Amino acid sequence: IKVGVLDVPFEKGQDKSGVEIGPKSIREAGLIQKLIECCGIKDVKDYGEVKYLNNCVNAQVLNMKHYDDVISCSRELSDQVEKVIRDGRICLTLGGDHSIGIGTIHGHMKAKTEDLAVLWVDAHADLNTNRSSQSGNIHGMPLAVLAKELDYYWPPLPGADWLKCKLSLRNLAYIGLRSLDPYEHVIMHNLGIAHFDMFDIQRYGIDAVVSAALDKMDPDHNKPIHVSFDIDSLDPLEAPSTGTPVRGGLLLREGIHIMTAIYKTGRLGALDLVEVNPKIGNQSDVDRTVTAAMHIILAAFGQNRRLVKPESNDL
Ligand code: DIR
Ligand code: MN
Ligand code: MN
Ligand code: MN
Repeated sequence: IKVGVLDVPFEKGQDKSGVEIGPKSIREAGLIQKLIECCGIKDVKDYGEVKYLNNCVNAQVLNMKHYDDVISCSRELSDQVEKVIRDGRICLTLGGDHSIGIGTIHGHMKAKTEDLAVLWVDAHADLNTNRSSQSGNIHGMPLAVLAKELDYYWPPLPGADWLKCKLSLRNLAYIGLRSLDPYEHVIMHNLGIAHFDMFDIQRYGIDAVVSAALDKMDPDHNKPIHVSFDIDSLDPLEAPSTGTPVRGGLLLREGIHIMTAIYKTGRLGALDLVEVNPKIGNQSDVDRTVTAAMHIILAAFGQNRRLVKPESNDL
């Protein structure tokens, strides 16, 4: 496999400073070298940072903070992700806050097909519209922006005419949820979106949960897969340096298992790793969070952690 790495030092989808240096901290922990050494990937191309001009739109939208920046950055990011994937690479995007999911998923759809399977691993559903959001932070809205079925709930979004591809919520599955806003609950259950919360993981185990998620979002097992991994899906004991931690989350071991299962499908098209905030917590917190992110990424690209003979296929 071939990989392309993109950094998006973007923080304006939420309120806390620091998430914009997430990509740098993950790279400084040796990302590219580890992809080569631990995953045996021979071709890793560095596409550098996504830079944008805030020139897309000169308008505000009610209860969407930094709307103009988010839209401008998303447009540029969408084009960059499309390019990486058209180069025949799996696109690894380092965030940044989760509003960047708008651009990465849109770019993936442009390069391949609107009929993508999206696995959203998160403590939160990120399914608010500007009317349901209690924070006005756009990192809590990316899936509502992208969703075909929620088009009707949005006011006109200025400067977003380029956002043409839309995601069908039937192609979406969540793992790790434990903090939803009231209207997100309503949308989730009214539209029947596939979701596996911490209770499901405890009851059925992570292996059964990933299989069920894959079946739900991609019943024929033939779609390209987009994984958007919010580091706050992990328990704060595993990943404390993040803006909106919620206790009682995934073990790193479970996060790794999810990504290994995705790798084994052979259909991973793009991975986002978002919401690592190195300005939160002490040095040991930051190191723990960054190394957790690293393990998640390496698992997605095939790092073998099992004690089996190297030639065995049983990953
Ligand atoms: C909350 C928090 N649902 C919001 N969302 C977060 O602001 O809409 N997503 N933190 O990752
Ligand atoms: Mn999120
Ligand atoms: Mn989250
Ligand atoms: Mn439920």
